[in-house]
Amino acid sequence: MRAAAAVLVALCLAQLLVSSVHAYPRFKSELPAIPVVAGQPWPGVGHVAREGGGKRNAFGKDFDEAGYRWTRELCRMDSDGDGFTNGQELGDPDCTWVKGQPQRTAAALSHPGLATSVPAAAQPAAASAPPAAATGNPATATASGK
Ligand SMILES: [Ca+2]
Repeated sequence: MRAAAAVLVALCLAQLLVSSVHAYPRFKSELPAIPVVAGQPWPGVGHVAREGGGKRNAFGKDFDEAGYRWTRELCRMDSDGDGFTNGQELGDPDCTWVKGQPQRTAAALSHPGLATSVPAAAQPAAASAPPAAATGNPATATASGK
């Protein structure tokens, strides 16, 4: 009886291990590309850790909300807030990639959940001029006819 329980526990642990190991490879096929950061692939796209597992990044949370699918909405989002859409970062700027098509391998790929990673071909517009601030002090002191 005790041996049967031990086998059952071992099987459950093995199943947990297998399911966690296979979690992200399944999701990889749902995305147009695997990002490259500092010249190395980042297979755990939705996670803070390069190899996946553990804490998720902003893209991982958005991917979750999209049902773990590459939707047009997810493609057009800028999950990490770096000024580039998730599609631009994963080589699908027009949001036309669908599951089953070959994954994009352009050198311009970057990480959609890491704001410090931007497409190499499109440097961030760091010098973008902020909108002209309204001073709120209109010098329109018109003489009121008194
Ligand atoms: Ca982005």
